[in-house]
Amino acid sequence: MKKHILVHGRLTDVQLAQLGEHFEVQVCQGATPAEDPAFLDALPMAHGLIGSGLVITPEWLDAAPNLEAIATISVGYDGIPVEELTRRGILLCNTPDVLTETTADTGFALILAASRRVVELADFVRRGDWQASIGEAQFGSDVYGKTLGMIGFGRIGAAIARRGALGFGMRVLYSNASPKPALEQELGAKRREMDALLEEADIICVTVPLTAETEHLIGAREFSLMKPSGIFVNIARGRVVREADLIAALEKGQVRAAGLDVFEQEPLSPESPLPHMPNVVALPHIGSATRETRDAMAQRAVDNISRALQGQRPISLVNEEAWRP
Ligand code: 8YV
Repeated sequence: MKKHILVHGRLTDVQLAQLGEHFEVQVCQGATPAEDPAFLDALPMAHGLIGSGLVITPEWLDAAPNLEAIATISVGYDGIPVEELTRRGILLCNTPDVLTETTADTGFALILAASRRVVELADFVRRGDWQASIGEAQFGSDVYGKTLGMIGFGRIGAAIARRGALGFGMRVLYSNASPKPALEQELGAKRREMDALLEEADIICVTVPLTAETEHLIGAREFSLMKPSGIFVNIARGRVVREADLIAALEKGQVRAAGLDVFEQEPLSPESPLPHMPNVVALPHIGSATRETRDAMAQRAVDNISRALQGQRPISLVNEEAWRP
């Protein structure tokens, strides 16, 4: 009998056919699994789950006693209780590497857009307000040659820093749990305590994963350390930042502008002032959202789950401890 895989997320027809060769595949018919009763009803027979933006609760796991592996179509897995999966012997796989460069492109787009006021001034032209040469009040700030402060220096952080150092002549500082000697060598990057980095950098970019340690890592105190001319970019997770404190810092001029791809609540609440603030560029969590990259992420998830359910080590395994060769 074929093993059963539940799919919530965008897979191509080819990828679905690839899974169908070895497994019974059931695709979620709702925007969330909660909207598809058939999907939830199938949990008891599921051996594998592929999902995008999944929030897995113990109730879900209790309802899925045959579950052997979860493949998330994302590099982040903050909505998934990893230790609980490990305790139950369920493998968790994610999609690192294939989205690194695209997400770094998004990060750099936000750095450029926030620094050079791209969205605000494009809106100005669109409104028909461009009647004379722009004045000093509309000048942006340089990116080229500035100091880039990376909070988090993993794959995506390094890819953004590489763009900054090699393409824009930037000096790179980073704060990270562990030192990164190879990147220091490659990019001339220097490690700093986070407070020192906040004081020294012109452009701060957050790329840490969301964990219990990084939740609300950056708030009023941290914003008060930044230069008033500073640019703040977040492409990690919204909950790394106290959003109300960021809004206050932007309003007070403690931070000049922000480029944000992620928010405490997604989709962004209609009450949020952020999209209406002229010094904010807000994107709808598009870090990895290109056709090529989303296809590659989905393919990685398909390969991960296929391998896991066939007794082979998945390509990107998060909880090594759960792996029983
Ligand atoms: C995901 C992301 O596509 O990979 C991540 O962690 O944030 C995005 O690339 C998004 O979470 C939807 O699954």
